[in-house]
Amino acid sequence: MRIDKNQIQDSNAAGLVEHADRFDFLANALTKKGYDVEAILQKLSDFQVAIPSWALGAGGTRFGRFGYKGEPSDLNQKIDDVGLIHALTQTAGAISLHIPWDVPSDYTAIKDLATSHDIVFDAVNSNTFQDQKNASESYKFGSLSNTSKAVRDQAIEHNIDVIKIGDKLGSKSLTVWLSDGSNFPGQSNFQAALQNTQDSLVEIYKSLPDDWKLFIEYKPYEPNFYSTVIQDWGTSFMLANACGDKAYTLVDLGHHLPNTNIEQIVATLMMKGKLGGFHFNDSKYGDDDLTVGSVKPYALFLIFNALVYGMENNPQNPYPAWMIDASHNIKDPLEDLIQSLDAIQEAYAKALLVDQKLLSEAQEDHDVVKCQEIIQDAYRTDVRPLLEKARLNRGGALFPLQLYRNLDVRNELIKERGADSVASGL
Ligand SMILES: [Mn+2]
Repeated sequence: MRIDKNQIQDSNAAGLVEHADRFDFLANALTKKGYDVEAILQKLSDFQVAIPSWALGAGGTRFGRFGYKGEPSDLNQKIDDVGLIHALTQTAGAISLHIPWDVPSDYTAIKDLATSHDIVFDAVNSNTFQDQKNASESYKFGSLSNTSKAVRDQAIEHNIDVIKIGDKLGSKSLTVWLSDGSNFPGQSNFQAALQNTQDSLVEIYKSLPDDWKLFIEYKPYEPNFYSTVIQDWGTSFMLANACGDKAYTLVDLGHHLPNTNIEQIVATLMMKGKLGGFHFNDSKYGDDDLTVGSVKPYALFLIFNALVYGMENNPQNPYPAWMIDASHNIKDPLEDLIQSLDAIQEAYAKALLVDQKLLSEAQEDHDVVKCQEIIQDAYRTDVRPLLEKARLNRGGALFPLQLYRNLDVRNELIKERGADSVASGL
């Protein structure tokens, strides 16, 4: 199923007058305060977030998985799903593949399909957290950190294969997330595991094309519960430095212990020019992978405030790669992604409204109350008319979720793919 521009335009027509009233009211107020509304709209339109191939099917828990009907069963259908989301929201112009789940059989056909949806290939992700069919070595006790050289070599080789696959698709980055670690005290030698991981990453880095980036994720626990080899941003930062200029830290919102000050981590990494990528999701307790903005929207806004500051003040940091890394098992995955994209855009728009000059002056004056007022004035602004306008400017839907339901997209997909269609991956 495809949604064409005419369907979107027709559905938008009914809401245009009311939208214009709300947009004009907000735009006038912002203009009077000195904001450049056109520049803000342009930034919102340019902000594109990659969708990972594994978020398009129903997620599972360790207790079970409840499938969602009409899931994409192959790479073509996964790209089609991202195409649907992108047509509606105009903010999901990229897909992030996971190898070996998404190895294309016909590269030209896959690239043509993505182009037809106006989608590019973002970072490719390697997988050494589970054993693959016919593999000679097992990752049960780790991959890049393993005490066995044969296991490490297999994991290094896999990452190099992923780079080659990504290169053929036009990807420009490799994301490495390691599940390596230990479950019990004494199981692993921390120093040896870290040294092996560093040596393995340096080996992979040697195969990275000149115009590529290596993103290194960190996570404090799970699936290993006593220790993980790359437990925090500092360890990732250290490993990225050991690799070289093209290696960066990747921040995944769910990969922190509760109440960690993530905005401060963002600020530190951007100051050092080492924030390469960002994975959005939300959580209450751990790596819950809940819909972005569903639990802690204010925390998300504060993180965006640090990101906006960094993008404006840290030329040493490259423009970060944005991706949603969320999936679970009780929502229609496409509706969930539309909600996540909306929350990301909303937090970004509010962060763009923080008056950085005024804030800097209040900080210099140690006017703590005024600092908070400036931040919260931006947060309390209802920016939804700006998001609507940015979508309209690109030919997207005024109300993407509403149109998704009006067009009965899920039932159309079930008709096409069947009720039993299951997405590969997690
Ligand atoms: Mn992630």
